[in-house]
Amino acid sequence: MRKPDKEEQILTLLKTSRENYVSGEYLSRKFGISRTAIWKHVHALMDQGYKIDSQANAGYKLLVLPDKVLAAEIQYGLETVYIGQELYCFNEAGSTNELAMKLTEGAVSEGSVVIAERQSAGKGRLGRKWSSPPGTGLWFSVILKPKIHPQHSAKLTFISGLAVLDAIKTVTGLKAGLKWPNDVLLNGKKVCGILAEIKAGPDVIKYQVLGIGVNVNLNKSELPESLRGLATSLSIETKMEVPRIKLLQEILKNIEAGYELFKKEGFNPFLCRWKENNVTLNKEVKVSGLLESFEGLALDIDEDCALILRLRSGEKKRVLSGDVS
Ligand code: BT5
Repeated sequence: MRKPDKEEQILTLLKTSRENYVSGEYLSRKFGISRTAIWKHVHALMDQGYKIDSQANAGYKLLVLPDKVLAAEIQYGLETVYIGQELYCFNEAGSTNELAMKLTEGAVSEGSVVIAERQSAGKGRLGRKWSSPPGTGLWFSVILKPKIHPQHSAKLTFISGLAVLDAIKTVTGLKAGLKWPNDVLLNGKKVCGILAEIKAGPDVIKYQVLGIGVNVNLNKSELPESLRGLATSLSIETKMEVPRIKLLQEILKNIEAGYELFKKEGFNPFLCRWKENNVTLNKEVKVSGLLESFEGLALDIDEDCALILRLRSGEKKRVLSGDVS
């Protein structure tokens, strides 16, 4: 677990006494550094976006927290044992999935999270682009080491989808839906996409990176024009600013709880819940794959996360990947 530095310790102390001023002298005694050093740390915090009032005879008082994906904010009140306890935060990244995959080349701990304020090359499946403007979304990747066969990797995408759906409900009260195979929708529009990538041997996954993009406080103009009819954000749906860090903490907590349950009890409880919350089944759909497309009634999703279609010919077809429309 990351050890908080002096700056973060000062911040934590200011957070625990939000109602009162804390004197420079007290801070200086508590941390065994000069009042000038305290002043410098406080200014460094202000540079990061913390609004701190400073009064010559009273000391410092924390007024406003920045809405930024800073390690100190994410880990303050984070209720997980290992997911998000190791954090790699960036103001800008190409793609957090790319960075996370790179980290798996070294000795990275399970549960590490890479997060960026904006991505310049955010990606979806099959090399598609994921729009990730600054300051308004959650663009992050979780690194896991599930000891499962590579063909079961989609199960963790389903578990993450449920984690996002539950977090959205907790933080905003909104009921989202899950669209096969990797989308979370609100009112029929995409609010979150999940991109799972693996590093695996023939029989077992070594690392799985779960890349999650959630449109939190994007307004319509921040979505690419071509997506405005298809995508939405939590703030568009609630007409309110949504606390990004709180949402992230909930998602990480839910992923950890889900992953632990999956290891103990297997996939069945998740498959049932996923189906209860899905928006794909019992509809006439077109599934476009890389090489083929199929049209038919979406009948079921099996234990390998495959979509079962009844084609117009009456034949049943099992589809493992593709885009549903
Ligand atoms: C996905 O792919 O939905 C997976 C998206 C994963 C993004 C996260 S962000 C953190 C991590 N780092 C990365 O680089 N990626 C992950 P797919 O099902 O292929 O959907 C991609 C399609 O979604 C695009 O072709 C657009 O049509 C649409 N799209 C792009 N940006 C969007 C956005 N912000 N909101 C909703 N839809 C979007």
